[in-house]
Amino acid sequence: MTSSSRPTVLIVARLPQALLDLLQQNFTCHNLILDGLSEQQLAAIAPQVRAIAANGEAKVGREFMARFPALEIVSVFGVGYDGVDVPAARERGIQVTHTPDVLNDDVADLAIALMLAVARKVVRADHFARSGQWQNGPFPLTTKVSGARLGIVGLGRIGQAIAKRAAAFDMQIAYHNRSRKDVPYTYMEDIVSLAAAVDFLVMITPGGAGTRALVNAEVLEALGPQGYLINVARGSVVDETALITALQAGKIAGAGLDVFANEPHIPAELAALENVVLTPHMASGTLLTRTAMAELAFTNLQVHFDGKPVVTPVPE
Ligand code: NAP
Ligand code: 8YV
Repeated sequence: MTSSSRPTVLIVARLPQALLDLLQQNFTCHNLILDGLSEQQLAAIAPQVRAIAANGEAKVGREFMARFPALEIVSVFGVGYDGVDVPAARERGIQVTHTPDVLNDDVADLAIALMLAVARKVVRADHFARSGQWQNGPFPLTTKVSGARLGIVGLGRIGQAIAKRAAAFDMQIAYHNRSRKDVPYTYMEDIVSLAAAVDFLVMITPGGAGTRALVNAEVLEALGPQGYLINVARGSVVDETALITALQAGKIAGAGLDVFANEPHIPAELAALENVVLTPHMASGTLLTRTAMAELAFTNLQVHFDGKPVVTPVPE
């Protein structure tokens, strides 16, 4: 393909170098963030843009897509695509693709890591050991994870990978989805009942309007002072203000959070708490997995421009 016949791709998110390299080698690329494109520059290239490369957090709304009359495809680097207005894309016949499955292991691993870290106070124990406090006496006792009761909200690809790991910890597993699944775990019709029945509540649903603030003050009250919340889904699925209030008041025991309402901002009140473990939206962040995600996000664009069906379209 000559450079003039190469499709034009607009990059709208911070993407890993591996993906940027693949895009630059194969397409004419413009990077909204790294190139610092002005409105005028964006308007000048808009008629040529045939693809948008985004990530799981990027906002690709109706009005934004409307600026690109030749847009054919939005390729998301990430499984979650709640920032993309999929109905608006469908109305115009624009394909939307994402990167499911290749990240299941890593996200499930981090959910388990957060559960262990917050219940066994791993981060505080590390500080205790490094700072010499051990010389004044032993570290306080912590909470056992093996054999505890686990509730998973969103028993999909990643939720099932979490359940598989939790089963190896002899955990008693229950879940809530909108629909019951053919799995050997206990189904709960609503989140409040699930929260009341477990020691650890793990959120792993998609984000967006359908799951906004699924975890509210009532759910946290039901989880109770011995219960832990783990969120590896999206910040939007938890009412962050209600969570901070519950953590401050000891209404729940603690939280392990990889995602936040207004990333990369974390409220100071949350960061000041001792009963939380916070990670910077890095659940899929291993070299192997991010490379696989990059290859899949690229392949979806490549096959589309070769006139073939995309590999991983978002579901109907
Ligand atoms: P998936 O296979 O589509 O599973 C999502 C599950 O959520 C489904 O089982 C679905 O079941 C359930 N669900 C959807 N809406 C619900 C609702 N309102 N109430 C209760 N359950 C609901 O997706 P996945 O591949 O496991 O990924 C899940 C999400 O994890 C992604 O969309 C993304 O937001 C997040 N994620 C985060 C990271 C990170 O870095 N922290 C990395 C990867 C993914 P029903 O349809 O039966 O309700
Ligand atoms: C990514 C994610 O870190 O897949 C998702 O939905 O949230 C994460 O895997 C993210 O999309 C890349 O920035």
